[in-house]
Amino acid sequence: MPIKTVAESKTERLEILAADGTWDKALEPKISQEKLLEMYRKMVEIRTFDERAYRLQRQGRLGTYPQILGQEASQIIPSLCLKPKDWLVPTYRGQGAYFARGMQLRYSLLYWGGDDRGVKFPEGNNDMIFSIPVGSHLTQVAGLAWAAKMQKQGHCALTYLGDGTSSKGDLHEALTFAGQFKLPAIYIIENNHWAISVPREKQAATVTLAQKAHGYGAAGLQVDGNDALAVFKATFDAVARARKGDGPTVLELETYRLGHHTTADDATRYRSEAEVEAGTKKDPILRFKKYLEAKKLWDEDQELRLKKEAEEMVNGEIEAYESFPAPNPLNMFANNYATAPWNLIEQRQELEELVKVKQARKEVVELPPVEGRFP
Ligand SMILES: Cc1ncc(C[n+]2csc(CCOP(=O)(O)OP(=O)(O)O)c2C)c(N)n1
Ligand SMILES: [Mg+2]
Repeated sequence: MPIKTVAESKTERLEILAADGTWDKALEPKISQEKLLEMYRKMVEIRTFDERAYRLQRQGRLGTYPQILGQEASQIIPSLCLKPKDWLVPTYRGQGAYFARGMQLRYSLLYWGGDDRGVKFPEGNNDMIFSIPVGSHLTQVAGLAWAAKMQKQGHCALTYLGDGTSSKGDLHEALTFAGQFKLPAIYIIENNHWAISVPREKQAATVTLAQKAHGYGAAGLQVDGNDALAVFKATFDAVARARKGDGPTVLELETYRLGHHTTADDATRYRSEAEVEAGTKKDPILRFKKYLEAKKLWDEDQELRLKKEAEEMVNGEIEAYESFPAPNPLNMFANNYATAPWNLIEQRQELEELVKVKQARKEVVELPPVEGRFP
């Protein structure tokens, strides 16, 4: 007797817009002119910001910064497929995803400048703060999607994780739950080919990361993550699936991290210049520009104007960041516990005394009121 086949799975890869700017007409999604221009504008704006933020860090004006250079399509486009009440949970490399949902970039600078007032998202948006521990948010996102399903308003939860993070047990637990309960969850594996200094091929033996979806009853698709059209179509379809009640989707957006892991890293120590050079040839912004030009939606005058406006916007955000009044140091004790443990109460009292002494000595002048409530 031949051995029976009890399950089959195949993993597809979506590519629409090639690096040379040509595209597959049969797969081209219908996107309004206004939306296409918004996609391009936001990618250019976030790149302008990213380059400036990197330099701010090098000048000592920012603590640490994780660049998203080269990942603009995978960062910006999924957010543009969501409604404000959908949940968005990015990773620390997520300033693009937040920005595309309306977050002012001054808050991103504030956060990476070490100030918790940087955790501020537009009113009415269901944006969640990212976690620095990798993967710890993945089960929480399944929980958010479960809540959204119970509320029956057609909302979904979209989250990001890195290629390296997809090797963590958290993903197994999250997808088991999301698959079993057919939750409206979208897990975007932003495969930028590196987990700090560990390359993709040393992370997992599977041919793709998208195929992991099949072990959990989720849909899985690999996508050229530098192709804005493909990212749009894949996310749009995944969101529609979620809203219809058809369950979770895992999207592997294959992109490339052109910068260091963060400003605390030196990628030249573990990867070749040739590899990075090959990565720059797949630039998501350049190929999308060629697409818009071919569709007669974009020209050099518009490009120059956009670059200038992006610079001005970023200058304004940097100025706003650097003119935030110093925070009250006691803020660190607010809003973190329902009931504070004794040692935190002691530490807070110690700091209160110190502030009083410094104010008496005129070493510390006016401090703003504490933001929030002490437990
Ligand atoms: C639980 C946990 N372990 C280790 C780390 C240290 N760490 C920070 S980023 C990172 C690699 C993540 O790589 P990947 O998931 O590919 O995301 P990327 O940074 O490339 O976006 C590691 C191991 C951490 N933040 N959290
Ligand atoms: Mg990575």
